[in-house]
Amino acid sequence: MSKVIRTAAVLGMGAALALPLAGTAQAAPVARPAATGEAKVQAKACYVSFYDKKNFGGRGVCMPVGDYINLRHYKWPGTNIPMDNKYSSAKIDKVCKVQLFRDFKYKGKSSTWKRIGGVPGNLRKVPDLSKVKVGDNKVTSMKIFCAADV
Ligand SMILES: [Ca+2]
Repeated sequence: MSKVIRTAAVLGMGAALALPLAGTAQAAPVARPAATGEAKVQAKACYVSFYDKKNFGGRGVCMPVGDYINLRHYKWPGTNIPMDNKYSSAKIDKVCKVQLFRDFKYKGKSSTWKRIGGVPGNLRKVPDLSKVKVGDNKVTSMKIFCAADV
């Protein structure tokens, strides 16, 4: 099994300039088949997280890559509480582009963080969403895209 993985890793090197990161499910920017034990490692990778309070306090959630047309349909982990109009702070890996919108369907006032890094692990910290255009307790839809250079 390990031999297969090694071969795949070598073949994957230099094959792409930027490899999209699939949500929270990819720890390293190298294309390779899933193997025993790998799922646990991947689950620890988090590229974009949001918090209910300023300065990363209160409830926290890691949100995978994707388009979220209405956060009313997403609940804080372990609760029945919708996430719309709740985000107050965020951490955004520099390999991600994140767009936050005040209204559903990607409308209303918005804030965007561009993708400015190629290697995962460097977070931009946004301790207070009231200081950006979208505002505190206002996010209702969003788009998250992350990609790592390989
Ligand atoms: Ca809040």
